[in-house]
Parts: sequence; C-alpha cells; structure tokens
Amino acid sequence: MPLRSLWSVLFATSVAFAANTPGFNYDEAKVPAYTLPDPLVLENGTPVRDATMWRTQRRPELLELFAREVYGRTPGGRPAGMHWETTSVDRAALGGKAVRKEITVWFTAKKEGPKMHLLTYQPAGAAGTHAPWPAFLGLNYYGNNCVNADPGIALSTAWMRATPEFKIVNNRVTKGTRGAHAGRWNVETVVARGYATASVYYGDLCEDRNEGLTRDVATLFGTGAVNDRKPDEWGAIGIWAWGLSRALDVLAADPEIDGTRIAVHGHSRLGKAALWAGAQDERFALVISNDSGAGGAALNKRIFGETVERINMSFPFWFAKNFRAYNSREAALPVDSHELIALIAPRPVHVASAEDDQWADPRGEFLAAKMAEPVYTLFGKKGLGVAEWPPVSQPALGDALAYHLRPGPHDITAVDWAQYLNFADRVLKK
Ligand code: GTR
Repeated sequence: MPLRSLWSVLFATSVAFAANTPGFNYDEAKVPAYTLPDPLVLENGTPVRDATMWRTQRRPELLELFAREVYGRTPGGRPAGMHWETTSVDRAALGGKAVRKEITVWFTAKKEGPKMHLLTYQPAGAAGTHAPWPAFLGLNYYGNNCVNADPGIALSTAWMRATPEFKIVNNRVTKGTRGAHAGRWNVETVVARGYATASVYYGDLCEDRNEGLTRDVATLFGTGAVNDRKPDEWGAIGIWAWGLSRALDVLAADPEIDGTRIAVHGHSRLGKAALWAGAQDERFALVISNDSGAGGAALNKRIFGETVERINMSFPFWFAKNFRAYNSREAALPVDSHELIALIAPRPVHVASAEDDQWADPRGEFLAAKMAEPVYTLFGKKGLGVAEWPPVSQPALGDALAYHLRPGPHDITAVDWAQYLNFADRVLKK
C-alpha cells in the first residue's frame, strides 16, 4: 500500500474512534453471547397470539417493566391547572417563508412555578388552505434560541450545561447565542417540505444534572433527590418524556397543527427521551431516535460501547435507581430496547445511527429495530424491509420501521433530516 493511503486509513481510523471512551468493547468478535426476551411471550410464559392480546396484556406488562426497572414511573399526566399563553406570533418569519409562534406553558393554575417555552414554525401557507400541518416535535439542548439564528426568538434565561464544545457564560453559549444548533434543526428545510417544527428547551423541564431532580417539573411531583428517590421514581429522561407529552397537549390544541400527525424526535439522551415518550403516549404518530444509544435504541444486553453500569455512573439522575441493579448484570434485565420500540407498534419508528458513533452501538440500534418486527407483524406490517444491517448511506425505509446509518460522528445533521422527511412523507402525509 502506498504510504499516503496507509496514512489516510490510519487517520480515518483514529478519527472514527476518537469519540470512543477507552476500556469498552468496540470489537464485534468480542460481543459475548446474549439472549433477548421474547416480546411475544407474557412474563408467565403464555405466547401472545394476536394484536388484542398484545394491546391488553403484553404491552401493559412491558410498560410496567420499563417504568419500574429502567426509566422510573411517570407520576402523573397533564396537571389540572396547566395553561398557556401565546407570547408572540410572526406570520412573516424566516424571510416570509414561515409562521413563528412562541408559547409559555405554566404547569400549574398560577403564572409562577415550573413552566416551559414552546417554539413553533409552520409553513407560511394561508391558514385553512394547507393547515393543519403535520409537525416534528423535539427538545433542544441550548434554549429555543439555539434552533435557528432568527432574532425574533426570545433568549432563554435558564441554566445551561457546558461541554468542551459549548462553553456557557451567563446562560449564553459563547459559540453563538442564536442558532448554536441550527444545523441540528434544519428549520428552513423542514418547513419547506410542508411540516411544522416545534421545540422546547430540555432544561425548562429538568436541568441535565443531579440538581434537576429537585427543581422545576420534579417539584410538581415531589421527586426525591438523585440518591434519595424511591427505587422506581423517575429520573431526568422520564421528566423530559413527560414534557414532550405536555408539548403535544399544547400543539394538539392549535387549529393550525394536526395533533394526529406529530412526530417526536430526539438526539442522543433526548433520543432516549423521545423513545420513552413515544412508548408511553400513543398520540405520537411517529417516533425518531437519532443516535440514542445505551438506554435508548441500542440493545443493553449486547455488550458493545456504552454499558448500563457506565451510563448509571456518569448520569445517576437519568434513570430510576432500580436500573442500577443491572450494572454489569445486563443478562438479568427483564426487558431490552427491541421491546421499547415494540411498545410504539404499530406506529412508525425511525432509528438512525452514525458510523463513527461506536459508543452508541450502531449495530445494536439496528438490531433492536429488527427484533421489534414480530410485534409489527401482528398488526399486518412488515417493518424494516431488510434482513441485514444496511451499509452506510443505504437507508432502509420500510412500511412501519426505518433505519439509516449516516457517515460521520455522533450528531444530527441535514443528512439525517433528509431521511426523516422522506420517511415522514411516507407515513405521515395524507
Ligand atoms: C454521552 C452518553 C450517551 C449519550 C450522549 C449524549 O455522554 O454516554 O449515552 O446520551 O452523552 O446525550 O450526547
């Protein structure tokens, strides 16, 4: 091999694995044998014969197991006093191409205490001609002002999480207060394709740190501190998922949005939250998991990349305390992520991975979608339409399940959005 191409191979390899934490398994040949629970067998051993038995017996049983053992129980639904106010509407946003709305949602009957800010964009088509619009809904990492550089978006004043890439000074992302994550939202493209897009800052619901469990939404339900919670109390992922359902409550009440055609999506930890939201709340018409990895779409029992123990140690406030019982004991888990996806059936699910994101176990994410297929079959759906893990850049968009592997690192990009829009065109457009 000429020296130059040898160098490029080595360089590509080192880049590809740069994001991977050392000391974990990234070798397919070293994945220990594992056994997945059968989604179509009740805990008492009785086979699930049909869709009715799935709905009335197996689905509730699996929801209970995920709540008790993994994410913690969701302590309530929409609070009685929850109310909201539209604080701004611009019918000529994004250079006249979109309508932008900002809505403040208070979770009690008072205009104080826990609240969230919902931002929506919809195509600028005259109301009544095309509306109500199908919509994408997701949480964001740096305040609603991160999703687009649009100067009309109110700046978030909430606490924000600093990372090596995103330094925070006075609750502002130093890299760019406005539009810091515009590349992850692709608002203009989504709107041009005939969808609304809606977002809430995840930190409005639960700050992404231990303290989050005693602040904001957690206070409504008296959630205990990270290590003082009851073993099956919820954690941050549960709270974020709850917030997605509350955002859906609000969107569904907007006559310009079609509440029966709302896709919930999320990247990474927020992909875990999107899956858990979609599993619990059957109003979500499509669920999108972008690089959600461990505790999300990736199979926990498949030892590749991030492990249960590692995630519970790094983020002790994300899951229920009960989940810690499976640290280095993945085989004892009564459920796995193929069943999390199956809980969404027959509603469509799109799972996406990134080639260099070995930490999230791309193949384990595919296998979970694949192993959910038997439940889709009960509803007369085929699922992914492929037998094997598709190569990079060859999306498998089936009749109810979709999967794609994008080249590049852990992220959500225009390439991912192109596939989400293609799949949504197929399953959400009338
Ligand atoms: C990592 C975590 C992953 C994933 C990711 C993210 O540190 O280990 O499970 O959630 O963060 O959310 O970006």
